[in-house]
Amino acid sequence: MGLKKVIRLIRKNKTFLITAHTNLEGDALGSELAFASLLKSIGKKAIIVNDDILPQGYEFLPGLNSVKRYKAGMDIGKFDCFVLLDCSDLKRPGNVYKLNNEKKPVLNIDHHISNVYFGDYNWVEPRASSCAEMVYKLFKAMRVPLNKDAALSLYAGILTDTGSFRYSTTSSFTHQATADLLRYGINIVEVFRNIYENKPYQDMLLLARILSSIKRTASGKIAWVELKRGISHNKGIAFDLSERVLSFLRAIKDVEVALLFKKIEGRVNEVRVNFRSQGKADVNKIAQSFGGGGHKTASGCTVKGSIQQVKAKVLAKIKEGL
Ligand SMILES: [Mn+2]
Repeated sequence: MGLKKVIRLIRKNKTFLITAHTNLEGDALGSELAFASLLKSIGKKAIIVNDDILPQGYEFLPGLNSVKRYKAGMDIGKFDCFVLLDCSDLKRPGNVYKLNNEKKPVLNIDHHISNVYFGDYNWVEPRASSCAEMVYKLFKAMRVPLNKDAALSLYAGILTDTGSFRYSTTSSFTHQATADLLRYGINIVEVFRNIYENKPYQDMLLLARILSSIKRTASGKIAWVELKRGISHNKGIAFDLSERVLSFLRAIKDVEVALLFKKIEGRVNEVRVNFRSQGKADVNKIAQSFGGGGHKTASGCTVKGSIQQVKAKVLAKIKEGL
């Protein structure tokens, strides 16, 4: 479905419930805040609800204090349209879908190749670097003027989902959009420092401990670490631990696939697996074979079993394709 239908849907409705995936990060938050800003600019109402806490490092994003956290039975009032950003399927936003008990039309805006087109309206662009890049496109297509706050949110989304403009989905359009956003007076040094630096010493020591446990197999083509319960979901850590660890793993010479195995807090016998590929291996397909998905070079899945069982199954699957 094209942008035109999305625009028509937005114009037709008045109040919007906006959400994104759990494990909130730059693209999820940046897209939500910018999308809400777009709606408000054209006289609409927008409520943002997520089923997760706000991650540290993003406190500088304007409008963050209006973002609500999901609670069972919460009253958010009436809305006409339910918008999901950066979600490949209906499991990604956690429990927020429960707020749509009146079955209002669902608008799915996403850039994951594994998107299952769960919405009544689906705008999916797997080639987009980020959901924020798509929201930027929406501003342009609707001729809604950008403002400094929206530009900052979009910039944060694009910056983080491109790995600071390093990943293969970073296109000429990505840079053009970013160049346009920079015209609104974004302090890029401060943004970078907030998101990637300025982290507590103790958190860096924890990262160092995790990195000292890297394992390799398949002649060094596969590298992974296991995160124990408690560490894996320690929301007190001031940066995206998975992202950080994986970026070190994939930086190792000869590594084609990097993985992270995490015990999931509060769930027995389930392991979360995150994949990164240097491009040869399609980790979206690998994750999909275990019921997950994502992008060709970055994906994830949740697998039943002990960490040892899951590790054996997943590593064997990757080796098949290498
Ligand atoms: Mn994204």
